[in-house]
Parts: sequence; structure tokens; C-alpha cells
Amino acid sequence: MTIDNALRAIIDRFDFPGTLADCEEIVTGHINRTYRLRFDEGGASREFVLQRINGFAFKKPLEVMENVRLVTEHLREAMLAQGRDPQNRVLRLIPTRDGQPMLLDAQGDCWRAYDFIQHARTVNAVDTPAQFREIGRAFGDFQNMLADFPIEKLHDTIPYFHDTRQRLENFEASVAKDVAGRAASVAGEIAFARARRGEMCRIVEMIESGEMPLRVTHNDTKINNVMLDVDTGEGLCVIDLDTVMAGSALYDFGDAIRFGASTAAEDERDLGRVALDLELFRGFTEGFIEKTARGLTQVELENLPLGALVMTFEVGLRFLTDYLDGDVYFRIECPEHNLVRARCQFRLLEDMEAHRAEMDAIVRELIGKYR
Ligand code: GN1
Ligand code: MG
Repeated sequence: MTIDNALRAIIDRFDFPGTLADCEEIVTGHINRTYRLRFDEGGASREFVLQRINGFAFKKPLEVMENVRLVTEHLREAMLAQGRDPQNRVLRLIPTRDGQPMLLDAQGDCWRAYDFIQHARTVNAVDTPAQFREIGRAFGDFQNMLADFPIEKLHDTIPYFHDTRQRLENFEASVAKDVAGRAASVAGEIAFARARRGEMCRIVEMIESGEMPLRVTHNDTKINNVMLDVDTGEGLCVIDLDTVMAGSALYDFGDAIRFGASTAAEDERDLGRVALDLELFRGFTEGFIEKTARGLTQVELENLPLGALVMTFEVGLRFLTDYLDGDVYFRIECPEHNLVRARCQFRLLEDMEAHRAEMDAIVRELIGKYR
């Protein structure tokens, strides 16, 4: 792609080696702006990721970067302690030329850079249960390696991120304000969300009562946040660490299922194509439980399916809220995009509700196998 002068000036302030040979925008994320850069130096080339952190979503980018630094350091040490090589398996920050972990541009936006994970790719739809199992292992391993991280050191980079009760309050405020004049047209979706208030606040309640512990969680476990080895398909590295915070293990399990075990894309318009694929569900669950069976409590493990329902509800609710707010948060590609996404998530949730018993049985079977 052609690089404008402003982007060029940003790139020049990071400590990249050699000369810039290629720059390509990666548009899969809904929040940050992301570029893949290639630099050539004496016949060799190296790749990097450059990102502008979305200041609307992340009000305190310095705290985001501190979390990223602490968590990647911990992951690196945990891998070394296990005799594994963290190279190409843990994100590594590239500092600016004056040694800072990030850059503030003239508009007040924050930029940071990483090594690009080599010989790897991401997928936006799961191909096979085996592939999803590998992704489950990667997120399970991530959870495991951070089990002894001093959780009080983490900043809440987006406060109340997966607090379903708070999400419901925000939603009700948006319905009441109705700034975009859309509430009447989505009365059915609003009623759908309201009917599930009680059940969907169960995780928050269990955390409050102490039944469910807080963990270091990734909080955005879409399949495209794991880099997979191009040849072996192995999950090499978990990426997108901006929302790593204290949370429930159910969030990470649930969000991965929401996105990866659906028979359709997150924004499928034809709701007849949207369902939970139980074979994919089993695949991810096996990988995740294999890695976390000894680390998580029985209550957490048994409640994993609840995580899938709650995360599907919550993201659907967030899309619907953003639609009511006039599309201020998620990047959209067409005017109805957030509504399409919300309907798709709610359809998927209905299918999960219909198959809850099967999900529970699979989880129980796999707990028995790995515990
Ligand atoms: C956003 O940027 P991306 O696509 O990794 C969002 C997640 C949602 C997801 C829905 C910081 O993630 O919470 O689950 O979209 N990230 C943030 O696709 O809000
Ligand atoms: Mg992402």
C-alpha cells in the first residue's frame, strides 16, 4: 500500500532495523488500527506489527502498555521455567528510538510495535475440531502460565469490561436516551435481552460471593487472537493483550466458543445458518480443559458452558447498545452492521440454550478425562 507522510513519520520513530520494504493494513480487528510492516536489511527481512491504540475504547493507553509489558515478561519467564523457548511464542515490544514502549502522536493517539510472529497465520473461521482444540490448548496454556501472576498489579484497562450487570445498565441507558432514534425498530431485540437479565448475571454474582475466583484473563479470545504455525497448525502465540485484566476463566472459554464454535460468521445475516457446532465445541473444550484441569476449580470447570452463554449474550448486547448509540464503538462496514451482529449473537445464544444439556455433558466427560 502507499504510505502517507503521517504514517511514515510514526514508523520512523520506532527502532526498526533496515529500510521499509512493505506496509499492509490488517483490517480484521474492530477496535485498533493495525499495520504489518516488512523491513529489509542486508538481504534479510524482518516483519513487525504497528498499531494505533483506539483512544475511545482505551482511555488510559499507558496502563494498557504496562499490563502488556508485565504479562509478556511473566509469560516469557514461565516458558523458560518450563524449558521452552519464548522466541516467536510471546509478543515482544519494539521500543521507540528514544527507548519508550509507545509513542504519542500529534493528535494524542498512542502507537506501539511488536515483532510479527513468524511462520504463522490466523484464521477467522475454524476449519476442523482438531484446529479448534489447538486454539483451546493455546488459551488454556495462557491461563495456566499466568496462574501465579500477581493479579493486583494489573490495571483495569476497560473498567467493567465483562461485568454483565454494568453492561445491562449501559444498555438500558442507551435505550432510554435513544440518540439515534432506533429503539422502536429493535423492540424485539430489546425484549430478548431483558428476558435474560437474571441468568446472565450469574458469573458476576458468583465472583461477588466468592464462589468463583478472579484470574488473569485475556478477555478477547476470538480465534484470530492465536497465531497458528503455518505447517504444523500448532498454536504458537496468543496476541491482542490489551484487555488482559482480572476476570473469570469462564470469560475466556466463553468468548472463544461464541466466536469459534458458531456455524456462521459473527455478522451472518441469514439467521438460519447460525447455530452452535457441538463437534467444534468439543474440540476447543478438550484443548482448554486438557491445559487447565488441574489449575481451575471444580466450580469453574463445571460452569464453563455458562461462560459461552453469557459471553454470547454480552457481545450481542454490546452490539445492540452500539447500534442504539449510533455506532460509536465498533468499526462498522455498513449502516446496519451492529444490528446484524447483535441478531446473529442472539440467535446463537438461543441455539446454545437449546443445547445446554449436551454442552454440560461434554464438559463433565472431559473433566473426568483430565482431572
Ligand atoms: C472487539 O478488536 P477485536 O475485534 O479484537 C472487542 C471485543 C469483542 C469483539 C467482537 C476492546 O475485539 O470485546 O468481543 O470486538 N474488543 C474491545 O468481535 O472492545
Ligand atoms: Mg483482536
